Amino acid sequence: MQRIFSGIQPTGIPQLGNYLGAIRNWVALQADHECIFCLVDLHAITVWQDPEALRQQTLAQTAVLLAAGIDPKAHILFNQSAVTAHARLGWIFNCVSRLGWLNRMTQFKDKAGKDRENHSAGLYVYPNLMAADILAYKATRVPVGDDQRQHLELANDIAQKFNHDYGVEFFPAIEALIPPAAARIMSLRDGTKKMSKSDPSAQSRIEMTDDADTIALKIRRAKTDPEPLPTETAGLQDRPEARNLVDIYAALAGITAAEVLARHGGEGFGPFKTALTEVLVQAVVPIAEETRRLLDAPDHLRAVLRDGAGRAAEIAEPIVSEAERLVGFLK
Ligand code: AQP
Repeated sequence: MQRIFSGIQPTGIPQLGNYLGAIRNWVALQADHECIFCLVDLHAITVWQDPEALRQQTLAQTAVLLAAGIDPKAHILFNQSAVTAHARLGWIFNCVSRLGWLNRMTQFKDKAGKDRENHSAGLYVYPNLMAADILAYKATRVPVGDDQRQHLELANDIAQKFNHDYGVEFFPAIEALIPPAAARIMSLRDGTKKMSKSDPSAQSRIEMTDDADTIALKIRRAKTDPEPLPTETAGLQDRPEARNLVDIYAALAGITAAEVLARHGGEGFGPFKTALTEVLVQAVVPIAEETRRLLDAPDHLRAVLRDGAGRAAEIAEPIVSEAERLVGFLK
């Protein structure tokens, strides 16, 4: 059985993009993989986090993941900082990875923008730690959204360079599992920006704890253009907001964008938004309600994470100890 590793940053409440691009696939992959799911709090602090908020968000994300169907007994769910192997291997990879490789990472450019000099060194070396997260378990498959494709290519470069530098076939190749539909959900306020849990505007995203009224309001206010929906997908070109709403509908209803347009093409956005709200409410509200129930029992959530960290460390410790021995650390 292949081993999966995947992570999510506890930087806020998971949003619809996290759900459609990652969490929903995690749930499905549990059927035929050995899965390790991680709340990557070391990654979260690459951008300032209020300490108390970070703790709360870690618990809230745990609740959302359990509510969405992650099974913490059959698989592993934990927070990254609780397993020291990540930071140890991350440091080794900082020394294997090349500045030229990191300079090409578009996510750093997007997140740092023009104010690059004022961002943390952690944000810059984030992809090295991500490689360590996966390879500390010698995981071979990583389900991610399309935005992470470049980071996984870098993780493979790091694994290959490590193997080459130390003359061993130690780390395996990693395969990205990118969902064909909903690989990239965009902001409801700007169809050219990805939906993000840390976007300053809560109106830009559907959160997985939103109730039906909030979802309806956010969709009603979602940016659109004045034209009706086209009848064919070619008509979505240069209409990023319309394309995004059609993609969201398609991903939730399990149909293609062309099928959505066969049903709704020619309609104005009013009726289409009503139909979209319906499918969203069906998908999100049961998860939101179960999340609220689980958040009433924070001790249970903490126990789930503690148990997961213990089992994760049992897998990672021998792998990372061996990597340390290979680089020459005295044991
Ligand atoms: N908009 C998106 N569409 C599809 N997939 C997405 N993912 C994130 N946003 C979208 C996928 O969710 C997983 C977890 O993401 P993350 O929390 O580790 O980091 P992120 O990609 O930076 O997510 P956010 O919401 O944008 O967080 P912030 O605001 O903190 O930066 C990943 O598999 C990602 O592909």
